[in-house]
Amino acid sequence: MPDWKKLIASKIAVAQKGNIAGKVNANVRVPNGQTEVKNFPILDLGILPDINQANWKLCVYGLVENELNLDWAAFQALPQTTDVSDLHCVTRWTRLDMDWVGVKAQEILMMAAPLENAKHVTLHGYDGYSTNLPLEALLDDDVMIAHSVLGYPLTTDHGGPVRMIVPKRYAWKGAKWLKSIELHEFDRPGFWEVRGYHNEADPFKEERFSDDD
Ligand SMILES: Nc1nc2c(c(=O)[nH]1)N[C@H]1C(S)=C(S)[C@@H](COP(=O)(O)O)O[C@H]1N2
Ligand SMILES: [Mo]
Repeated sequence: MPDWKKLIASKIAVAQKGNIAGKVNANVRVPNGQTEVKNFPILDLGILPDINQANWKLCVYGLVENELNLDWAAFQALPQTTDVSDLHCVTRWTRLDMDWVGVKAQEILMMAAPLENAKHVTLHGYDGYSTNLPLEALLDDDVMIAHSVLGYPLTTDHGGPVRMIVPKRYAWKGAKWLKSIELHEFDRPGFWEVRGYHNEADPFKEERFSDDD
């Protein structure tokens, strides 16, 4: 059983030294089967939740020592960083160099203090959407709980006020209108994962659908 506190501390230590692994090979930034776009398409279930800075809250719950309920002011008071990453949608567009601004997921998970048996997370959106990831994937240095990109606060269309960004996975693994992060012991497939999308969703392995392996 991993000791999450230790693991988070070591990830943060690496982060402070800089990214030793480096970014993905600069020569292959657009994965196979993807086409680079210069615009910023909108992809979602078509349900625009009535959520804004005043009524937004982020709950972190489940297998944690400290359940968190952060409102906008509490979220803004956390250390803010920028991370530039590429966004790959399974519908085959890739937008390079997205400069997401927000709070690292590491930061918020460290505050919540995952229990020893916490191994998986579900991200919930205010539109009823959900997606699943291993807890460890959220501890990567580039995983952001983002409120701004391309110089502006996120529009409602793109998941504002706050969305998750998980650069090493297809974009569906990042919930827009982020409502909560639920930690559990066993994996629980999310909205698309129960509908045939791949559980891991690595764009460089073209893990699009669960029968692709
Ligand atoms: N809450 C929520 N998050 C979501 C979705 C959604 O339907 N609801 N769609 C996902 C998909 S499939 C993609 S490709 C990206 C698209 O983000 P964008 O609309 O900002 O380009 O959001 C992801 N996050
Ligand atoms: Mo997508």
